[in-house]
Formats: sequence, C-alpha cells, structure tokens
Amino acid sequence: MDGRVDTGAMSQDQPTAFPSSHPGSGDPAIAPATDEALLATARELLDANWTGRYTRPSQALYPHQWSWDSAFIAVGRSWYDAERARQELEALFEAQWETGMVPSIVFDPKAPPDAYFPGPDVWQSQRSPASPRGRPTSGITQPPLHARAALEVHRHAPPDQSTASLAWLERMYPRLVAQHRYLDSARDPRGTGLAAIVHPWESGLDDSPAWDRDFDRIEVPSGALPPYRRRDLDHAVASDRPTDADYHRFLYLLTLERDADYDDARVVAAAPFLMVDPLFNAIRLWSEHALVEIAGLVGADPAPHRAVARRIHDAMLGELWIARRQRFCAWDLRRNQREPEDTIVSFAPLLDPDLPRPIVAAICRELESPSFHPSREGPHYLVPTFDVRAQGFDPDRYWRGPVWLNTNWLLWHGLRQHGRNALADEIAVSSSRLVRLSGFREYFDPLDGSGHGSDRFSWSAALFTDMVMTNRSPTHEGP
Ligand code: 2M8
Repeated sequence: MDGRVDTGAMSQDQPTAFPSSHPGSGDPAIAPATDEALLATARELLDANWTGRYTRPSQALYPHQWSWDSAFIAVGRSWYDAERARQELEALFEAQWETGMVPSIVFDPKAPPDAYFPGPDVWQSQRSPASPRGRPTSGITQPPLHARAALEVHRHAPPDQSTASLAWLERMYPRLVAQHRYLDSARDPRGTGLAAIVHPWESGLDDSPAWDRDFDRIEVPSGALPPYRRRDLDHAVASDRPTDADYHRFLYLLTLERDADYDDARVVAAAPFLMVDPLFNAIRLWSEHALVEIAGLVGADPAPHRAVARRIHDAMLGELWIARRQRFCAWDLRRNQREPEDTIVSFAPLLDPDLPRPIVAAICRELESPSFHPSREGPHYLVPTFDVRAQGFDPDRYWRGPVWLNTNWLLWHGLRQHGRNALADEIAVSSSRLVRLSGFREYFDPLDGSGHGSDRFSWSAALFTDMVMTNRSPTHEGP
C-alpha cells in the first residue's frame, strides 16, 4: 500500500460500504461529520440552488443552467426527490436545438445581465435558425451524460412513481436519441465514429493541459475582441481560474463560432480547435449503452444503439489507444496529432464496459503510479486531474491538477464496472475526506485537500450523495 491512500481492509471483488471512518494517512483534522449530516447538508445546498425548474451549479459563479451539471445533479437528487430530478433534465431538453444539440448553457432570463460573462448578448444564439426561439443559450455543447443520468434517475424512482417515471422516460427517449445522432452526424468530420469538440468548453474540462499544445498556439488577432470584463474573478480568486491569455482564446473561439451563425458544417470546417476527446467520447459511449437499456424499457428497438456503441468502442481503440504509450490520447484533428499530455481524460474509457482487460490493467497501473497517486508522505487525495510530476501541474488551478468530484465519480463507476473495487474504494474515500475537510467546494488541492473555486457547488453535493447512497443500496444494478 505504499504510496496509497489508506482505506482500511478492502477486497478486490467486493465493494466496501461507503467509508465514513478515516484511518490515518496524514489528514489534517477532519470534521467528524457523519454521512447522515453530510447528506442533509448536501440536500439543503441543492435545494438552495434550485430555481424552481433546475439547479444552478452555484449561486454566484454559475447563475444559469449548465448541461452536464444538470445530469450529475439529477442523478444525486433522484435518491430523495425523483420529481425534481426529472424536471431538471426535462428543463434542459426544452432548450435543445433543432439539430439535436443540447447547449452547454441555458441562460436564466431573470439573472442580472452582468451576472455571468460571456452572457446571452455575447453568445447571440438566436443567430442560428436551429436554436430554440425566445430561449437564449450558448452555441456549443457539453459531454452527453444525459441518457446515463436519465436511466439512473428512472432506476431510483420510488415504486409509487414508477408509472410517472416510465412516462417521463418515454418523453425523454426521442430527445436523447436526437442528442446522440447530432453528435454522430454533425461532429464526425472523418467518419471514424468519434465525435469532435470545437471548443475546450465543450469538454467540460475546459482548461485541461490535454489540449494545451493545440490551444496555446491559437493566436488572437489584435482587435479581434472588444474590451470585456471577466465576471468569474468577482467570485473566485484569480489563481484558481484560467489565465487571462486562456480566457482570451476561449472568447475568440466563441466569436468565430458565433460569426459562423453556429452552422455546424462551417464551424467544423474552420474551427482552429477540433479535438477528439477520450472523455467526451467515453461518456458518449456509456450513454449509448444507457440508450440500449432505455430503448428496452420504452418498447423501442435497442439494436441501433448496440451498433453505435460497438462503432464508438472500435474507434476509441483504433484511433485513441496509443499502444506505445499505453494510454488513450486526445486527437487533434486539425494537425492530425495525438496529444501526449498525461491527464485524467486518458482514464475515462474505463466507462466502456467492453474495454479489453489488458487496457483496463494499463489504466489502473497509471492511476496507481506516483503521477496520479501522490506520495504517502503527507496528506494526499485522489484523483488529480493532471500528472502531479508534470511541468505545469498546478494543484489549485481549474482543471490543471485539482481533484474534482465529477471526474472521481466517473472513474469510480468505470473501475467498479471492471471489478477494480479496491481502487474505486480509494477514490470514494478520498472524495469523502475532501468533503469532510473542505465542504462541497468546486475542486480540491490533491496535496493538502484545501477547497477551491466556487463554494456550495451543486455537483459536489449531488455526487457525494450518489456515492453514499449507491454503496448503501444492495439492489443497485450498477452501470
Ligand atoms: C466550468 O465552465 C464554465 C464555462 O462553461 C466556466 O468556467 O465559466 C466548467 O468546469 C464546466 O465543466 C462546468 O459545467 C461549468 C459549470 O459548473 O463551469
């Protein structure tokens, strides 16, 4: 166990109950909160961030609806309020574009105009005839976790809501299918079976070093952007957030896409950033498998979903698995290069239920290596989003090293799916310790456990809830 978080006795085959005790590993004083008290705090937080139709990621920093946040939140909330969980996803899909794209942000028209930047006046989604009328959104998407989330929400419905839940699933199914078929058709310029993203914001891991080599070379012509003021820095410290140079590039890409009226063919043909992300595609594959199950539940044909899932699986192995490096790599389609950075996106293909065992083993070796499993001397928390030994690792800056509970949750599911329960448990223990130490923060320093970014962050509360409740539930079918 050298170099590991001490989780107490664990078995390779049987998941442990969600650990609430904290055998020493050099943790600073951790609040002795019970899971029950933390579940109550998580619920209170999610209720405070509930708007009546959906849940804000946080009150100040993110005062609108975000796409994959709502998927994470719906899963966590569904353990105690299945109705709001269903509403959350349905509200998001009311803003689905005619192309099938689910936008990354749906703006709250009641929020003050300067509450978030870039807001609806910058995005101007109405420039696209495919955007929903009278409902301002962003013009890009985020990882398609929603079919998986919908299936989980349905599974958690109490028996007296099973009819309502199935009717909801029937309403959601065609919208979820449209979301997936959009990605298959509009985002696969090479016809490989893999969907490309056109903006780092589409990855959800916006500032990840996974695409530094491509992103950093984007030159913003002088005068290309009007003067603007970053609002994120009103609510979070600058050293936790993206640098001004990166923010400038984010906005520049946004304006190029906006100026193409978010026409997919034009955007994909010209986007300076065109990246195949293993995490985005692994989530897409995991959700396509969820569609197989949903189709069975609503009386539709699961066969087409099986065929798409097989195609994505083959393409991930054929195009993104680099045997020489024993790693999945992001693929920069513009320059036709595989990105060498060792980041958490490389582990996401664990979500593929058919991932070959030698590849599962290689991913676990890397997850257990000192790059992602910091030394046992002193406190340490899993899983850093970037190799802690890499140049440029930053324990506190947004997506460039900190631990996030959503990536922990995805890996936890992936590892359990492949019977790697000991490692999955270590991740659950670390997640629990971080919450006890620093609260439901947006992200955490993997070396000292301090909290960063936003406070009272919704998906941290929701996913903590899901990990606790899943481990308590003997009948949970698992992903
Ligand atoms: C972060 O992204 C937004 C832009 O979409 C931002 O920084 O303003 C990311 O962490 C993203 O994954 C997340 O969905 C969003 C809201 O929590 O914040």
